[in-house]
Amino acid sequence: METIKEAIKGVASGNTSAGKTGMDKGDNDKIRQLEQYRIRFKEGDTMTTNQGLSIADDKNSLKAGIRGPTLMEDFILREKMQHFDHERIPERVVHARGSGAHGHFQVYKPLTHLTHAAVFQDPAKKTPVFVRFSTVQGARGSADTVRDTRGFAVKFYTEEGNWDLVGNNMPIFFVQDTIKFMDLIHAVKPEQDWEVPQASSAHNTFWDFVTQQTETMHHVMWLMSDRALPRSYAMMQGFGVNTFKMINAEGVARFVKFHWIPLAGTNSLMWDECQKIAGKNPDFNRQDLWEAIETGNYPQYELGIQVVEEADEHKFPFDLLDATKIIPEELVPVQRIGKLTLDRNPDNFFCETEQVAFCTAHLVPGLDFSNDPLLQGRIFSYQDTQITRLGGPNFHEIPINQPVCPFQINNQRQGAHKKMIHCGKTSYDINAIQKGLPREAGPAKGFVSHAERVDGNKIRQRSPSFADHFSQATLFWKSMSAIEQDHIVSAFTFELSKVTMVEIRQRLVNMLQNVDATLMRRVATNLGIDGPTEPALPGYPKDIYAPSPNLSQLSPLITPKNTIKGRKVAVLAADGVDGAAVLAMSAPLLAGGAMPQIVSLRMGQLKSSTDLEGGKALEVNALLLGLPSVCVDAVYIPGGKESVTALLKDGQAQHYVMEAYIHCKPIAASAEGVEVLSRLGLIPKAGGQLPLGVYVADSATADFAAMFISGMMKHRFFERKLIDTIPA
Ligand code: HDE
Repeated sequence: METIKEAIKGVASGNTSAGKTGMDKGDNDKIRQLEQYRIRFKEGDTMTTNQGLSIADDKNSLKAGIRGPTLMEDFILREKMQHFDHERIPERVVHARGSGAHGHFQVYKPLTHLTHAAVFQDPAKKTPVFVRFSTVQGARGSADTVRDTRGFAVKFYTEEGNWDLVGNNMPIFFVQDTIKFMDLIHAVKPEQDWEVPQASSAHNTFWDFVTQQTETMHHVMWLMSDRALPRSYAMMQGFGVNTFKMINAEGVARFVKFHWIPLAGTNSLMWDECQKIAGKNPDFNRQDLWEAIETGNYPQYELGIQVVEEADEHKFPFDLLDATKIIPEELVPVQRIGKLTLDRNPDNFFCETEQVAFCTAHLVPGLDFSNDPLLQGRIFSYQDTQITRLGGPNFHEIPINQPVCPFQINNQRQGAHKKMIHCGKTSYDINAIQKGLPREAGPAKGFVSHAERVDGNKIRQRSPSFADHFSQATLFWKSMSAIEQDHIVSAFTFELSKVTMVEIRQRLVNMLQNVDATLMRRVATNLGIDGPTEPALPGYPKDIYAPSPNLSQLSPLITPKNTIKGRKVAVLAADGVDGAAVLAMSAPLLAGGAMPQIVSLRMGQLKSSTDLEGGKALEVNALLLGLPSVCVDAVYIPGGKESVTALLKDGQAQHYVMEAYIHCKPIAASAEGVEVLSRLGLIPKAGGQLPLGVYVADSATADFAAMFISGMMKHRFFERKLIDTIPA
């Protein structure tokens, strides 16, 4: 008997087959390399110690007498306990909470004119990658759906060595100079005396810092926008943030900015949902990524670049080296140059996702750094932090960090956890004893820094070209749709309401007047503040950019409304449901890459009011409380008198629908299911128009399913009227 649950590959029960098979065909050098380190138990295996000794009894420690004290001699107990005692390593100082996946990258066309990096030459070549997504502020066990910037770090295992593009889901950073990074992070992390709040920017120290370090304004605008609340790691953009360089074989260098554009669109949660999900399912984004890969709905992203000729370095109203600025796409278009596919989950979270070590200094020939003062500090910090986190300088030997090309062909020796055995007598260059080996590769093959001329006095100063802290914040605000602007105002209001020091709220209002008068006025009103207490900076708000449509995540270019891949749909049902309708709706949803889940009042199998073809059964995937409405993207209520009667008697079921409604989600009901919507007041009396994104029909026909699916492609119906007045 096939059940719906089986049809969706049992993701709810943690079946882990699909995502592991895709890449075992030997077409991914990294997966093949990792195979030698994998341990899989097979029938007949018996337990051993770490020294290979067979263990006879793992249930009882060695005692002096059956009720006597445990013996120090019990080395088997000691090994087990001591290993456990030392199982934790320090979490990352930032980006501690993360989720990883394997995949590959393919370039669309050779980029020979821009760079000689091998990863960008051959469209037939699949370069293995490991990607880690993360939040920034929270600890390892914090919730996924907090308001935060997200990390988007990609390790390319290229034939010329590892290249790490360590990016974020926002294209700019809070500060311009590395020396302010440590202050920023201390301010945003939980306050030092009482370690509160966890994973949140809504507190005194963060806003104290940002309202005094005004270069933060642009990033703060992004942080207060829906970009800080991604629905899924598969549905957020990524950016390299810093300006890098591409160098071609002729030695010509160009500035470049990197972008990742998700093919599933850039979609967000609502703040009310985020807060509820943080309690209901703190692993929301992690689970979503895992399930997408397990069900074969592989997350995909296009890599985009913005290229600026060296000669044009100074032609913009901002400095290319200032990481608090974007290059608006209207000034330099984004060229899409390749595709990233994530198609395999890790086998072991600790070994892969936790131990992976990203570093901006992991670069390949054909790429180089710019003099961005933030990037310059990053080049040092990432390598350095791994030494504490991973316990020494040999972290490159950890399997997930090993390149797939020859590496460690050098004279570095020893250090904690050294694994590779370098043979021979010498460990220095130049040696004659070992025929001078290993020899340098020379400029034809080896990495050569671009020969940029640098000349200047030693000086601790910010370049005047970094002085404009507000005009791109204005650009961002202007480029938002009305609903996105509303969300930004609400976010500022929420965050500053959590700031207990009134003078900080006032400073924020003073600061916002340099961005936009309406924004400032709206936030001030919500905070009960009369207005600014000091004048705006001379010349601000500075409106020097045309609106940039792609900054709005509702833009069809970055969020084409043509897919439901990765969306979850709750099918609300109880005994007596019309099973045929459930199957009729589920089939096209599954075909589109969505996951229908039967959500009910109890677990087990449901009785169907209609005969199910092929003896299929309806197995419940989750309870109403187990998969609450905030954790799904859309709701379907099929017919079946008995089922609908049971739902209408249940307060949770009714709350489910109303909550989905206020979160602007598509809702469909067929046959008797429509009664649920009528009772909740969502169906207008005689002849009125249905609310946006609400679909009803007499039966679950293919046309009806198509209508619902096209609603799901829109993600949310923010234009829905009066949702603020509904108590759900
Ligand atoms: Fe990081 N950052 N960062 N950062 N960062 C780290 O390195 C740092 C910055 C980013 O999944 C740390 O291995 C400095 C910008 C990501 O493992 C640390 C500065 C961007 C990750 C560090 C920045 C990022 C990190 C902590 C300012 C977007 C997680 C653990 C000069 C382009 C990578 C670690 C992963 C992690 C330093 C600013 C992205 C301490 C000094 C800008 C995605 O080395």
